[in-house]
Amino acid sequence: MEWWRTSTVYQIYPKSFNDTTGNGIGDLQGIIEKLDYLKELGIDVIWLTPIYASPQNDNGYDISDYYAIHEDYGTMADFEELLNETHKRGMKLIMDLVVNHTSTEHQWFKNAKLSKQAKYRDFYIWKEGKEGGAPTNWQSKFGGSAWEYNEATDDYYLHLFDVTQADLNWENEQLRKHVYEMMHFWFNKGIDGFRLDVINLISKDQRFPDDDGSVAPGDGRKFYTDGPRVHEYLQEMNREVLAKYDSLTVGEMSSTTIEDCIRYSNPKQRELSMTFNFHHLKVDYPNGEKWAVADFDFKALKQILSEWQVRMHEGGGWNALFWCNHDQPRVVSRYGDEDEYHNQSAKMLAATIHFMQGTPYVYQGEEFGMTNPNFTSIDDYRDVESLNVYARLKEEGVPEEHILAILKQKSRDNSRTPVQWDSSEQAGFTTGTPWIKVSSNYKEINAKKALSDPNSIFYFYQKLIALRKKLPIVTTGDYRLLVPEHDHVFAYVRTDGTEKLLVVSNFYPVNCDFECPEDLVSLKATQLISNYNQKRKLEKTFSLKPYETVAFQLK
Ligand code: TEU
Repeated sequence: MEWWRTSTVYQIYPKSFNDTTGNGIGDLQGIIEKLDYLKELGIDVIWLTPIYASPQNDNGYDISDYYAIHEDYGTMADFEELLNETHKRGMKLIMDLVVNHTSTEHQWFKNAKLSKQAKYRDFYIWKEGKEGGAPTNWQSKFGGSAWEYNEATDDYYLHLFDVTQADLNWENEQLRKHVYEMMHFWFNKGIDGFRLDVINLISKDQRFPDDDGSVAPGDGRKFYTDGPRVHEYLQEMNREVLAKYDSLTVGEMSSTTIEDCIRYSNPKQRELSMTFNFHHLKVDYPNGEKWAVADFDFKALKQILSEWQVRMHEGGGWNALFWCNHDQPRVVSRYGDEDEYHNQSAKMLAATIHFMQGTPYVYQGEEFGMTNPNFTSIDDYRDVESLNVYARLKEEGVPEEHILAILKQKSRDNSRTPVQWDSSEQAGFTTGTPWIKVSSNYKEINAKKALSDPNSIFYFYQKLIALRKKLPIVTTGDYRLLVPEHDHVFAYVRTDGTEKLLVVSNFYPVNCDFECPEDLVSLKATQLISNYNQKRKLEKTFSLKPYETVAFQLK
């Protein structure tokens, strides 16, 4: 079996991880300092979000040079040292591959915008305007039109994200060759794979039609999501690059389908190892609207996660399992509890996802329960998406207080505050002024405190990661959801031959009962883990405490 199926990945957002220079920005040396900590947690693979040269309009997802390290993070020598130190500890390292777009500061774009005859013009997507405006009504994911006018050529370039992130033209074979060459460069340095940023958006419908607004005005997604040639491109990338290395590749799939994710990740298709999808993180978007304050829909959450478990298994695909990343609010604030049940709910959420089939990803700080910072002023926010949405809602006349309530729940900055290492000033992240404020709860919630408490969230994650290695059923077993209609309990059973694994989680701050199916109660149950430090017996009517989670091995 491929090594990445039993691995656990740890995601590092370098800017907020650990600063060794005092400039308030995390750096590569800061990561090296913490490698032993990650090893202790049991991590197999580190995923670094972009560390390449970049003007940082989108914190590095706007790359100006794929072959250089962003100066705030260190040098190429620092990177090589990091890679070497990671490998020395028996861990692997994957990089972020951002090739749907480059920064408009990239030399290709700087050349492309000069004239219609420019050498790199066709590396980007240019279209004539229509009726004195943009070529189509598509909206950028960060707000406003997805097209920007360029005076020198009197036409528009496409940017699905920020105006400084110009979409690359994958129809151009030369562009694709340049991408593959760059991937070889990093593999030759010894990296172990890539996380591929919004890779399912690289193939656009070449007719470039207007969107009819059936989902949302100017939505446009259906014309570039899982687009016409995306599988062909990924197969080509696999032939040209990936097949030559033993690597982990995980595609970030925006608004995708299960059918497509099976194709992306079934080894027979020769595309990628696994996929991220986000459907389970949209259950607090009422009518699909992210920018609204809302509770999460628990039954939808169970249904979506379960459908992906069952159908990816049947189709031979492979899921990346995750609750948190640098674009999402902290899960303990979102689906758990920040206060009284902080410890229990963080553990419950961890157990619920780590016993599923797939490769789990832990996002920095999640392993000791970091929460949203609950910022109260727009001055605390840094993210381009949050600042744009603030400006738009302001213009629409939405009261300040309401906009701040939305950002407090939904902003991407919720996960981007500095990692809380200890209770010293700035949480031990920096000796200077951090680029974004440290969450005020760092004295109660920090890594040092977690390491000194055997009952901490950290050691619960450590145990889950170890159990996954010990019990093949976690990797191989099939999946069945129990009690789908239960208002509080998320329970499922994994089966592999005669062996079973039962996971029962209470998602609410209430006591409740779970009626265990007969065929399971009759088996011999061994408790694997519990977040209440209790030896539990599996009974027909199994009562759960607030946010309780228990897993049993059944034989
Ligand atoms: O994110 C892609 C993406 O579609 C999101 O998760 C995005 O943040 C969300 O839709 C906005 O509402 C990836 C990166 O993870 C993200 O940080 C980048 O900003 C984006 O691509 C552009 O490279």
